[in-house]
Amino acid sequence: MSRQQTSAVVSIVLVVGLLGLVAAAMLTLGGPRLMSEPVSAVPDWSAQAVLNMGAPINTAWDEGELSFADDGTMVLTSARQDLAVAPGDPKDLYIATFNASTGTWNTPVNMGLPVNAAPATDVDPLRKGDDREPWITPDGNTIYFKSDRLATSSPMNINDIFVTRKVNGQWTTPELMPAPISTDAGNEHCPMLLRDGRTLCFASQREGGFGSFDIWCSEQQADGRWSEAVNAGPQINSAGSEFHFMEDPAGRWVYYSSSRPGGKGGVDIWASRHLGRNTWGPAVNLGPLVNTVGADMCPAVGPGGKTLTWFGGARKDSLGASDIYFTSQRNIDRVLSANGTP
Ligand SMILES: [Ca+2]
Ligand SMILES: [Ca+2]
Ligand SMILES: [Ca+2]
Repeated sequence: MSRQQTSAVVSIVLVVGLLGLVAAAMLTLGGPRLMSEPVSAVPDWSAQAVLNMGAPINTAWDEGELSFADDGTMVLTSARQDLAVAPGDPKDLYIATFNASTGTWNTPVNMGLPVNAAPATDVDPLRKGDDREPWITPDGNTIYFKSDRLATSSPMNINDIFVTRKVNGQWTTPELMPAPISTDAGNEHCPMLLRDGRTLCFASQREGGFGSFDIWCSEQQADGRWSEAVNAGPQINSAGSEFHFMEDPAGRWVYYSSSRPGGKGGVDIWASRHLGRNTWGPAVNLGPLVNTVGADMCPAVGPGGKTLTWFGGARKDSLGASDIYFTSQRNIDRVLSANGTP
């Protein structure tokens, strides 16, 4: 080894050691810090970090999509097998409540049959009992979700959108949200009701889009019927996959998952300004605090609008498979304000 080579190796060792010390210091302080933050101006470290939501919400199995009612009730998707409605069931919906006296989440409760479906592969091999993507309305009384319980052998009819309602404390047998929302040729999933209470947006592969899954929205009419779905257009949709469209409580921004070019890798979370009726601003990537080289997706606003939640599978602190994460909405606001009017 030449003197220059030795010197280079020593330099690398020093740099790696220094990075290790910096990383250890950041961990000691509670998490990563935005580079632009002066050290003395960030007293609330916990609010700055991208945090794993931890047990009992996350498990060794896949955790996925979630949403919150205004009272903080969480409805989430998990592949956990210890509480599934049937052995081998790929995904079920769970309700989780927060225990204010202990400051911890209670163990999620499986919503049970018939809200969740068990595998029914004797009927059709596609009916695996894959129930996920629950979107609970702010009043906590209605949940829209996707399920494969009516799948047929057509690959474009694996998923449909269903609704269950809380009546006298009991969740009703889910009903299919019929066409033009669920179709036999669009593989619909990821439903979300906008804050106006009458616009249901969802992902579909139906014809007329920009490629793969796109966001489409349908408005409920005075007679209860749903209008023809309208494509959310080229600011939101791309030739890649778009899904899980939701808006912030003020209705100023929408967040969604997209595999469009320009992200950190795989599926990322993006935002657009809500400028008017079906009028959206350019897609803004939420940046490295949220997005990684893996899949980061399915955003939701946490209780009180203080946090953004999502799930991903590429972080080292996972409890196993994909987990649910959250960060302070202030971190999201910083990214958005750097990319347009906050
Ligand atoms: Ca997990
Ligand atoms: Ca299931
Ligand atoms: Ca698309």
